[in-house]
Amino acid sequence: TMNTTGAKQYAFLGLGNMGRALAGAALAEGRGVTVWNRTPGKSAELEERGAVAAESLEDALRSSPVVVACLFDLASVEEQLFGHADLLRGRVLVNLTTTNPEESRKIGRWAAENGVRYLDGGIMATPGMIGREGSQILYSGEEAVFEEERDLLDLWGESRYFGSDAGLASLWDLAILAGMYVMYAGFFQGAAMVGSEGVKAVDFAAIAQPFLRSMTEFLPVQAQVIDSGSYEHGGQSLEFSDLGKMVRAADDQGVSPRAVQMVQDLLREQIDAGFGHEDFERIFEGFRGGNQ
Ligand code: FVH
Repeated sequence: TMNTTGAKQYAFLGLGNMGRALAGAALAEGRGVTVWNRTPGKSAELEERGAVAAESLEDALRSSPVVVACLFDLASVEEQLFGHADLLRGRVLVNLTTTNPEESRKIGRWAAENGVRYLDGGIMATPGMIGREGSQILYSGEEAVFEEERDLLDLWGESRYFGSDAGLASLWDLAILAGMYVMYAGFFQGAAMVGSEGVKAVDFAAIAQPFLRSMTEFLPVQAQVIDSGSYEHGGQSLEFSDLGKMVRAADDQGVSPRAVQMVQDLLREQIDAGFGHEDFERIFEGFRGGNQ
């Protein structure tokens, strides 16, 4: 559906920091945009740029064949949309609200039962990154929707499709964030260790960042070891990697070693099972729950 200027028409639900960035990127490319937010008063800047603020959620849903939701969580999606199946029937719903895989599948099932064409998305970007280099958005759900709406999706970042199971984008999203949060926790423990000697965290970051950044270069190499199914490639061994020194150093500074202790526990588990001579990457097996 086009509006009177011939531009494609979209409805954006949720004008938090991320919702405003998504709608803003569509406006910047001359798309027709109707916006709605539960609490009024968040659309002024978008309206100045040409968006139409819907009087009600129902009006927003009626305005466009493609509805983009960026609310807070599953409960907010259920609260706002599950009662409006009739209005959404036959329309596309692109849901970029963060949910876990089971929650995404729940929305996917509801959509399928009600004739709503559903695409679930996981945003690997901050609002300021939307439409810029480095922004990736992960999708799963109806593949035809992903293909048909690429001209919208690609405005926000690099679009990647993972399959028809609506939970897959969320699984990938949360798997990537697992790496981010554990790295941050290790960095914070390090900051506390030198902080116990009066060092400011910003000074620690200035020296730690170049090293940590270059360490991420090894992720594909480690992934190859994991995929090979063998941990005898002559890389850094589990015994060599023992983090006892790091745990002791934190303890001696009066700092909790728990970020590093988690890795040490994974290492010890493999060493105790007799794999000390094998590559460090073997701790991957600890996440699968096995030592074989
Ligand atoms: N911001 C980020 O960096 C991350 C990046 C990765 C993806 N997340 C997810 O995006 C969703 C929205 O995040 P946000 O940054 O826009 O969040 P807020 O600025 O806090 O805005 C929240 C909006 O959600 C609306 N909302 C909350 N509860 C309800 C509800 N029950 N019914 C309708 N809308 C609801 C809220 O409305 P209001 O409080 O102004 O009325 C905001 O529009 C989120 O899933 C992140 O995990 C962002």
